[in-house]
Amino acid sequence: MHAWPASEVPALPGQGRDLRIHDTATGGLVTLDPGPVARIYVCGITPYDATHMGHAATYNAFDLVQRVWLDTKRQVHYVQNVTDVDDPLLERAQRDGLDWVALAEKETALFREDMTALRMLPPRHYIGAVEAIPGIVPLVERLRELGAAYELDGDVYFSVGSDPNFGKVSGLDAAAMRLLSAERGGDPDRPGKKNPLDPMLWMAAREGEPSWDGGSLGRGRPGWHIECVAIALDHLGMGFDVQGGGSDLAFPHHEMGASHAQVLTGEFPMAQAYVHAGMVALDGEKMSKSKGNLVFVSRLRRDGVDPAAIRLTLLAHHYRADWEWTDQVLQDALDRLGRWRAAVSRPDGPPAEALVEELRAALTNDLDAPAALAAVDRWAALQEERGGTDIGAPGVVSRAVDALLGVAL
Ligand code: 5CA
Ligand code: ZN
Repeated sequence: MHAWPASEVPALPGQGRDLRIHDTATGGLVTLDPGPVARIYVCGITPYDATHMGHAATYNAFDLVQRVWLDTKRQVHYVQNVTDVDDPLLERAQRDGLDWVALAEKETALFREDMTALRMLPPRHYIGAVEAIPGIVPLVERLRELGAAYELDGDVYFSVGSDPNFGKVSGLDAAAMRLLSAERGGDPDRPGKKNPLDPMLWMAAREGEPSWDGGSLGRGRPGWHIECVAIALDHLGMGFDVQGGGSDLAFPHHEMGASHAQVLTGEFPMAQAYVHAGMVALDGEKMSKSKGNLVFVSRLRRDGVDPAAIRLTLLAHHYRADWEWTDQVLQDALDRLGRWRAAVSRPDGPPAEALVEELRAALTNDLDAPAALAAVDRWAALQEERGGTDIGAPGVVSRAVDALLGVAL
């Protein structure tokens, strides 16, 4: 699948710094030490509805990770998937009388437009579940050979008991896992499973649903977790730097993915850090396609809201915080954007070098974007109150805000 166009990332004066970030698996901050090519996998959308502010907030967090790495002069190898076949997509297509392929293509195209408008850097590999099937089948076959998978009425399940490290990503106990499994696509109550938590690897073809040749597995379609494992291992290999997504993916999705990968390769961990963004809510409830309480990026754009202001709403919240979308949040971002643009519109201003360092310090400290915004606010206030004599300082600020925060002034 093709991704979307990359916006230019200006080079900045001085030296980038290494990223310290919260890792769900260890429950604390880790300083990442990527090689010259940093490797990151971020779970993509299930394209049955438009991109909402929750998705945008999560992708913003991982865009910042890339920007911090690029500032250290590293290359970034970024992979993202599109879950372009799964129950919720098929259900929505059925409900609305649409062709599921056309629905997925339409929403993926809109997602690309939204990401471009928000200046999110594109993945190097943007891979659909459907196109990954030829790589998924041999992995499921291998898990079966290893005794880590079993059949139930033609469906193939992964046995969580086969992974000695199962549970290390989320750190949850069995009762909590069972509840979340039922809420998030699992089927803990299906009779005949070895362990209620065991996730599906391959679903045998169902009447009226799409299916693909699965070799020795028979016709069917892939489970959700093995999709991301197959794509990540194919394009990044084991031990990559960051696996990312919203906090609702820690369990079961990232836990199960880590388990599949551990059993397949015998290596641990799949990712050096499991990084999870908080949930954005509207009217007190998590924004979700299934609940329908959504604020769409495309809707705001159509209403004429500057994408830079949309991005500033995201940056005003720490990525790990759960927060609530309100009209005031957007108004604050519009006001801030106005102040910043006025401040960089002059040829001279207060010195900018210290500000660039403050931005670096804030972002490398667990992506503290609110602290980064506060630093730019202080510079803009100084410019407004007293101005300054440094020729070119506003240009440096403008480039730093673009390079590190993805906001075009
Ligand atoms: N296709 C799978 C991942 S492989 C999936 O979860 N798709 S999704 O469309 O449901 O979500 C895409 C990303 O947005 C995930 O990382 C998810 O955690 C995140 N996300 C979904 N809702 C919210 C929300 N309300 N706030 C923050 N992030 C969210
Ligand atoms: Zn995923």
